[in-house]
Amino acid sequence: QEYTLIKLEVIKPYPEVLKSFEGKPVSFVAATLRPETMYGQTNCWIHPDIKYIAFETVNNGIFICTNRAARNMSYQGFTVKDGDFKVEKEILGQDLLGIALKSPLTCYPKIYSLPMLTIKEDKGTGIVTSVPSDSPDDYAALVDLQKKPAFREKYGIEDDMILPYKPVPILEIPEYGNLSAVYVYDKLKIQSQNDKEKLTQAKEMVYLKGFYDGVLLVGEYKGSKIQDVKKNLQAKLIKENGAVIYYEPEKTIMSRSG
Ligand code: ZZB
Repeated sequence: QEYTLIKLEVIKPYPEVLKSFEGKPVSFVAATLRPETMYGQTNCWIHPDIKYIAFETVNNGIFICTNRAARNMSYQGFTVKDGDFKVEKEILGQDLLGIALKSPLTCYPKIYSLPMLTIKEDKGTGIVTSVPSDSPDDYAALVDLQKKPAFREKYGIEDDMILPYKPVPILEIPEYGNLSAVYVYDKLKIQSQNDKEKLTQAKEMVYLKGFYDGVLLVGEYKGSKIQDVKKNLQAKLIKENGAVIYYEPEKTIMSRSG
């Protein structure tokens, strides 16, 4: 499975947990299948209870992700020696929250890392970039934070890390409009990020239709169908140094080889 790995760069001055990396770029890296939605990023998701690591790459400075993802990357030319990487630091997700990041293409110059409790540890990098306009999971998690001050307080998230960040209309999907995730969230009466069945259904609704009938509303491919420009946008992100390609081994192969 080929993913676009988005680099969300930590903005200086670095927070205390990352001070030891001063002088080097540090990026939270997020795997996505939807590079064309990067115009709509409003934040980054971290699971407070997952263990992340920092390791040094050859060309991209320090990466933050799960140990498992770092291991995969070490076989894809990200490190000096094939299959080898050094854990520079282990960091619990809760210590990576509320950090200011700069991410490619989004209209928000500064976005924050926020808690999401449904992140899977064994998928992608364990870090997710959030596009609440088009991803029902992201919209649900953002609404949870917006409407539950206690949830924000628990993780030390300040209001100005969330409240100014509205979903951005970036894709027009026939019938669903220009904020398709918001449309299906309301339509299915989704209550929270834990509403698993409805969120799976919501995702199915927007996924296919978005791919085949979605039209971009912003950027240099404005007016184009997504299926025609997805690859171009991936290439643009890579060329502008905002992303790299990352492969995830198929689960079946993983379990067969142990
Ligand atoms: C931006 C984005 C914009 C995403 C969108 C989706 C959508 P899939 O198809 O099930 O493989 N993701 C990545 N890693 C994780 C993880 N560890 N735990 C939970 N979610 C994760 O899902 C791939 C998508 O799942 C990725 O693409 C990422 O969110 C998320 F408009 O990145 B996406 C309708 C979905 N729309």
